[in-house]
Amino acid sequence: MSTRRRTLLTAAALWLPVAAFAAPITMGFSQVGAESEWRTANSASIKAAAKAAGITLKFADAQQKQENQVKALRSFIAQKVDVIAFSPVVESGWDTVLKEAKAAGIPVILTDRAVKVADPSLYVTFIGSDFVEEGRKAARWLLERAAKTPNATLNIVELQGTVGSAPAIDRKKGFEEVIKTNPKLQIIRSQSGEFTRAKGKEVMESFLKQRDKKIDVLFAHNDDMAIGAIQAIEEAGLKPGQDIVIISIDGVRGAFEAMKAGKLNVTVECNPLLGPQLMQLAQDVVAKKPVEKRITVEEGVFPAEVAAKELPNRKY
Ligand code: GZL
Repeated sequence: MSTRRRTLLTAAALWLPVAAFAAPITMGFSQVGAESEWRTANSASIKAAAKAAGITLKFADAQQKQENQVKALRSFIAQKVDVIAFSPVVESGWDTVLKEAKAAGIPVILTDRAVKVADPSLYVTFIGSDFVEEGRKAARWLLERAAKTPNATLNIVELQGTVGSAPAIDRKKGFEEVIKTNPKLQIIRSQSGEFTRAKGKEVMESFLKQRDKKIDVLFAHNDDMAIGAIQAIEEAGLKPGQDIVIISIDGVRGAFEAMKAGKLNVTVECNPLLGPQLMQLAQDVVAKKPVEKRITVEEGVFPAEVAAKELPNRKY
């Protein structure tokens, strides 16, 4: 064997054990809360993926409060984690704490929801969904259905997500951008149901009590609020999915079960299973590899007609 080959083999043999003992990454993760089936699946995906990747995960549940997320990020900075990842409950109010992370030399990854900051260098990358497109998909499904009754005016009520959150702002934006092409489709009432079943039911009850205009369609920014609204519609003696057409977003198991029961008409998928991609991204960011500034995931639309067939395939 040549001297050169022997030297190379020796070097590789020496390097391997060192690589095997590279210190594991510590990630500080601040989660919005546990407000919906989507969020539960998202948290499970993140925890499982961290474990599989050998990443030490410090996980903090903010119970949908921004001040708890800011506290968690400051705690991660004090603990000198290698990387911070978080799903910001609302878009604004992050500049100060993100500047503190930058000053501490800790890279920040946004996952699921985005932020509005003056300096985009305050975070390395965003991985999540295109919420505007999700809103457009919901409206396109309604346009196609409305085309079957071209002269009918359709009164729409809207259950918005958390006020100030990226999904609520962008889903509304995408939905309105498309329905404005058909003046027969009008949003007559719109209010936040905070992405929860309980609040979604409560707000839908208030919509149903206002009898000045007939409600033809409900657009809910997530399945949990739609499922809460379904209960309110039934308690009002109406048939959800028939008397009131219901469109929602997320694609959680509960939505497929509601569609199978004929109570929900369509759900637009919003993929919560971001864990594996997030952990790979974290390792690349810590290794200072170049990464895209915005990484979005592919998502489908599931009308009730396919619910029974699709349900066994659902992973969340
Ligand atoms: C969307 C996510 C939203 C879901 C809701 O990516 O932020 O928050 O649509 C969840 O179910 O509460």
